[in-house]
Amino acid sequence: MTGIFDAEFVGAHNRLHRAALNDDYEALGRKLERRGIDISAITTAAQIFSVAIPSWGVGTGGTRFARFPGAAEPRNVMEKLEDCAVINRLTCCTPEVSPHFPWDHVDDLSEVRAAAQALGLSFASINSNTFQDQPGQTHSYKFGSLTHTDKAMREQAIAHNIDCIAYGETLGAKSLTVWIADGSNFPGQQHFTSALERYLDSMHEIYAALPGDWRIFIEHKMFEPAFYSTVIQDWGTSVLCAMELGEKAYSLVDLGHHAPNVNIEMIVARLIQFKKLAGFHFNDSKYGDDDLDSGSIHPYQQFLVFNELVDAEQRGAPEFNPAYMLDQSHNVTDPIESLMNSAMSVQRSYVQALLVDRAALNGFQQENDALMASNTLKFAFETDVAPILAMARANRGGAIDPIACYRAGDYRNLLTPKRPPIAGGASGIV
Ligand SMILES: [Mn+2]
Repeated sequence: MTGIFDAEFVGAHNRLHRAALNDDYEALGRKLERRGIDISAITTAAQIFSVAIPSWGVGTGGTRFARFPGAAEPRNVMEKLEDCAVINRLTCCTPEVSPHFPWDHVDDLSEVRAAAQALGLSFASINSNTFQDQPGQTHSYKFGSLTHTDKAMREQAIAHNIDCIAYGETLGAKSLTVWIADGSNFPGQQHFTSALERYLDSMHEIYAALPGDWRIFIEHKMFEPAFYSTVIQDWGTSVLCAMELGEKAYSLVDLGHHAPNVNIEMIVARLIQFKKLAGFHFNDSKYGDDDLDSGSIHPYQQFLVFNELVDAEQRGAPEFNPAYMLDQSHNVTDPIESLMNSAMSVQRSYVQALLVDRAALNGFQQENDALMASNTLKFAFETDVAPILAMARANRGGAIDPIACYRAGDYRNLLTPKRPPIAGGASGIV
């Protein structure tokens, strides 16, 4: 529980940092004022910003080689919610949890919803899973799910997605995220066009089951586990399918699911322009779909993505309602620490993008002044907004330094007796 991190504990921690924060915040306020920016307005925007935590993210991840479990890992959805509550308690920017089925399944999901509410949490997009077989399952997903050549196989996968919508209604969610592992490992193994036709047929059935106020998010992935071709391999196929399905279907951007060196911020702009941006799975990568912590490798890319998002927000782009979520695998860190760091990193990119002088940028673009246009973005990116983020947390009763506060709480050690290790603990990454 969040018990250890009560107002007294966090308040005592914050008193250690308060004077320095006030100093830094005032200095940054004067700096921004010289650029015509009101720091309090930016701080207010930072306080409203949020990014969802994936329920599977609070467990230690792993690779296909090994998994090294951490201490006091959450063993079920209730304990995952407890960890998510700690992240939100200290960072004040992660009030939503994105659940995954069947990993988070229990018989009475209304109890899960009540537990989340008691912890100050609610549910973001529901993630379905047709990429691994479950005990007692009739058909195997070895050769695909929604695109499988066997109709009975496809119907099983469709039924699971429709079940997920029902689970989401119980939890109070408003969207379903569909990622399939379907694809091929050999040239010739799969007929590209037929496979996509089968996908669309399946998705039409799922789409028809969506409640009126729901959206469906299509997540693409270039490769893995299929290493020759993936049915929904890039944003082009994703958005084509979203357009084919209808207005409730959107294209989701997972930062790790693109070809190397692809201009992701430009893809984001295109999806916004055509009203098809679902939202994001934030993470970072060096080589491929590495699922490293958000902003740990390419913080400028993350900023440039938010530059497009803030641009759309400020000019009132139609039907612009992106869902933000983290999706990363924590193999060598405490997942709570990584998720706090990453949530703050994403929030940092958002705040930096708010500092972009858009009138000046527009002028430089009109005048073809490439250098000053670039410098306008760089000025915002290079501004250390840490005092704004810390003040936003402090204003909401969170921790000025969440990592230090979390470590001072000794959370894992306190929980170790209550959470003994279990064999094959739940983890995963999508
Ligand atoms: Mn993802």
